[in-house]
Amino acid sequence: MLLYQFRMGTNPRRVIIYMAEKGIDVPRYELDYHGGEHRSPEYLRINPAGRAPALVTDGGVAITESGAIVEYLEELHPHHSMIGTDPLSRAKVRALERVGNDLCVRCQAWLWNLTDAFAAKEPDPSRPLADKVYRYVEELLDILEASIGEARFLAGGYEPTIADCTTFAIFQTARERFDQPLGKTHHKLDRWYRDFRRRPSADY
Ligand SMILES: N[C@@H](CCC(=O)N[C@@H](CS)C(=O)NCC(=O)O)C(=O)O
Repeated sequence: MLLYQFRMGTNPRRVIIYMAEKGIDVPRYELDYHGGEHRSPEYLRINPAGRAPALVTDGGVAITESGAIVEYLEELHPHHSMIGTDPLSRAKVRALERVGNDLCVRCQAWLWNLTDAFAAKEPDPSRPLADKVYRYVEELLDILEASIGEARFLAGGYEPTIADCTTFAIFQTARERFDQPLGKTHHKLDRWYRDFRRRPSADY
């Protein structure tokens, strides 16, 4: 297997953090973002979206989309499930993971407009647009804040799930790469983030 990644990218990090929590690893290939390797004909044959991550199996099949890669690896390694152990717990984890995924997507649009770090994606960042999009970001933070309560992890329980990996990755991008106080006024989420940040899986 080979995982095509950007080491710092939010979506690749969902997979990287998941693997670290799961105690598994696969060989990695670091794409040259600034050199545009993810837009090269060779890589577009692997992932026509020109995005990372992509996982190429030993049989040469490419799996794209970070959520699908995580679920594929989880099916290969079903011990110590990180999706849940029965239909109801899986439904809860998947629901929260999808909120975390939506948070990634909305935060991307927010960050593209907030900073000039994504000139290739958004050559004309707009602060008013960023502020407008942030309202849609907050809506999801409110959902996660209401859901976590006093629990240690997003789906409750004593172990992290894929919902934590997905959501943590975008929090970390916003806070550490772009110095944005994402979720700082959501006190339960803030506590969750600071606790998760101490886990070895969270280190860049
Ligand atoms: N929905 C995709 C999103 C992948 C994605 O947007 N990856 C970013 C890195 S975090 C990327 O490749 N960006 C390069 C670009 O869009 O040019 C997934 O979850 O895998």
